[in-house]
Parts: sequence; structure tokens; C-alpha cells
Amino acid sequence: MYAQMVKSTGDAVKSREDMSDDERHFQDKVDANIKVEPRDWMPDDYRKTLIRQIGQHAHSEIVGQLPEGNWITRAPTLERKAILLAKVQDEAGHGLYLYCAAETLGVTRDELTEKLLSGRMKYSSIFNYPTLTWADMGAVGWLVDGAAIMNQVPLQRTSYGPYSRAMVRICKEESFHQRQGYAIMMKMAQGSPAQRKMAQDALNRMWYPSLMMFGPSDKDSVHSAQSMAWKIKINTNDELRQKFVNETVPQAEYLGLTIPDENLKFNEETGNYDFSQPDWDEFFEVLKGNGPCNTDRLNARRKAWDDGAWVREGLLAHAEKRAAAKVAAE
Ligand code: FAQ
Repeated sequence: MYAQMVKSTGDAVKSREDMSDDERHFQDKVDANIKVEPRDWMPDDYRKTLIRQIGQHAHSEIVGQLPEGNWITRAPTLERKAILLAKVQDEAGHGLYLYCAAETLGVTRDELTEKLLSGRMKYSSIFNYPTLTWADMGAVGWLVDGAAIMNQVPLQRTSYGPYSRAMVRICKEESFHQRQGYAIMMKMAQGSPAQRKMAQDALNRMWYPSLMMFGPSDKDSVHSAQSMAWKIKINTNDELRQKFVNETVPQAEYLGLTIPDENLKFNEETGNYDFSQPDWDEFFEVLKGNGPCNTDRLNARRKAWDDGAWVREGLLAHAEKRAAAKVAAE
């Protein structure tokens, strides 16, 4: 239903004949892999799409701290606590780089936050699922960061300069995150029968939500065609999902865990694993705000925004005072 709704408003890719001279020149530049920089001319819709994607990505990094932050005080050892703390702090940094990249397009962080809190902007569906046990810290790192890297490595080559440069650093850190998750899974999978059961349970719950991170199937993707023509996106949602499955299945086998999909099978002809699609109705429900944790996540962000008001006001007052002093001195 939602899929049909969004599809009917989908972005049509403009043909070369319909482009203005500026648009043609812009497309030639993108085709030649020349980066677009903040002061360069760009089509309004290119700017709009980037603000949407980078803004949603930034919100995801920040909201994504919540499911893991939930376990910092309950990490099983001091070492695990320190590692998880560092990882969650990295996510705050990623949010920061991405908000800065979005700001170069003429939108403020306050505007982006206001859109998130009023439900006019999204964040990744995955963060609307709860983290119920310590094994979920392993599954989040292994699968969620794993899916994030799969999506973000190609984005290092995205056409917009500030976004692509932010991605280079983010990918380095995400790669550490994925490994720390896999290390937790190894420990649990090789541990006691109870630990092994927790690891399998975490995989069972996180598998399909992780597949959903790549977005709807290509036939229902609204923005892919135009975003790919502009090299905002480098791959389709289904291409990246398939790549993720291909890389993750052997990792699960190494752990001795079972991916919860009876149809999962290596296909000799295509060289890919065949797999079951996630429940797309559930995905669209989560996008509409009806996932298990949507309300909690937005309430937490709202509280953080309200609690931080005095800091923002203080900083603004300080900046205004300095600007006034500078004018007086001139
Ligand atoms: N969740 O036409 P498409 C991380 C929306 S990484 C929610 O295919 P598009 C790291 C989409 O916005 C996670 N909404 O859209 C971390 C659109 O609705 P709209 C974040 C989704 O943009 C790890 C509609 O569906 N990564 O957080 C989702 O071409 C651990 C139609 O879809 C990024 O954001 C979804 N999963 O492709 C942090 C990467 N999928 O906006 C902490 C950059 C789709 O028209 C802990 N983003 N929608 O109302 C992208 O690559 C793209 O935006 C996609 C979606 C691939 C996510």
C-alpha cells in the first residue's frame, strides 16, 4: 500500500533532451566523475535528494546510539564496556560529520532535527527494533554495521564531495564496529549452551530487519533511478542486499549459527545465495511509525533536544556577544 503510494510519486529520470543547458553541463560533470562541491551549481532536486539522504543518514547514526547505549551499563566486562562505549561515541561522530555535510547544502542542523522530531524525516528502520540481550550487541555490530558498510563503501564514490569525504572516515570506523560485533558473536557461539542459544536468538531477530536496511526492493524504490543517474547512489537496493547475504552466510556458517531462512541456498547458476525477502508490509509499517520502538526512540531524541536547549542558547548568546564585540572594535 505504502509502496504503491510512494511509487506513484517516484522520481522520474529527466531525459537529456528535457534538460536545461545547466542541467546537461551538470550531468556531464557527474558522468565524468568530477565531484560536485558546495558552491557549484546543482539542480534543485539534486540538492533536495542529498539533504534527504544525508539528513536521514545523520539521524540514523544518532538514533542508532540508543539501542547500543542501552547496554553500556550492563556490559559483561570492563573491556567490553570500554569497546562498546568507543563504538557508540564513534556513531555520534558519524552523525556530526553527516550533519556538517548536509549543512553545506544550505540546511541547518536545527531544521533537520525539527523535521525528525515532527516525523517529516526518517531514520533507518533497523533502530526501531529492541536490543534484548547482550548477544544483540554482537548481532548489531556484525549485521547492522555489516549492512551499513555494504551500503557505505560505494558511497565513498558518491558525486557530492563533502558526503563522499565523510564516508571515507566513517567506513574505516564501521569496519572496526563490524569486527567487534563479530568478536562478541564468536565468544557467545563458542560459549556455554545458554550463550550459544542467545547468539542464535539474536541472529533470528536481527536477520530480516538487517535485510530491510537496504531499502525496499528495486521495483518499489522511489528514488533509486534518479539518484543513480546523479551518482548519489552507486548501487540499487537489491544489489547491495544480495551482496550482503553472499558475504554474511559464510560468516554465520563459521560461527556455527543458522540463518533463519529455509529457502537460503547457494545458486550455482547465478553464483549468489537465493534467499527469502523480508516481510515488506512490516517494513512499511515501521516506516509509518508503527515499529516496536518508534515512539521510544523519538521520545528519547525529543528529551535530548529539550534538555540541551540551555546549551544551544548559551552558545548562541556567546557567539552573538563576540560578534557584537567585533563590530564595536572595527
Ligand atoms: N529505513 O526510494 P528508496 C547506520 C525510505 S547506517 C527507513 O529506495 P533511497 C550505522 C526512503 O527514505 C543506516 N526508511 O530510498 C550505524 C524513502 O522514503 P522518503 C543508515 C527507508 O533513499 C550502525 C522510501 O523508503 N544508512 O546507521 C529505508 O533511494 C549501528 C523509498 O526508498 C543510510 O542512511 C530504511 N531502511 O534508498 C549506526 C545510508 N529504506 O525519504 C549505529 C544512506 C528506504 O522518500 C549503530 N542512505 N527508506 O520519505 C541510502 O543509501 C539510501 O537512503 C537507502 C534508501 C538505501 C537507505
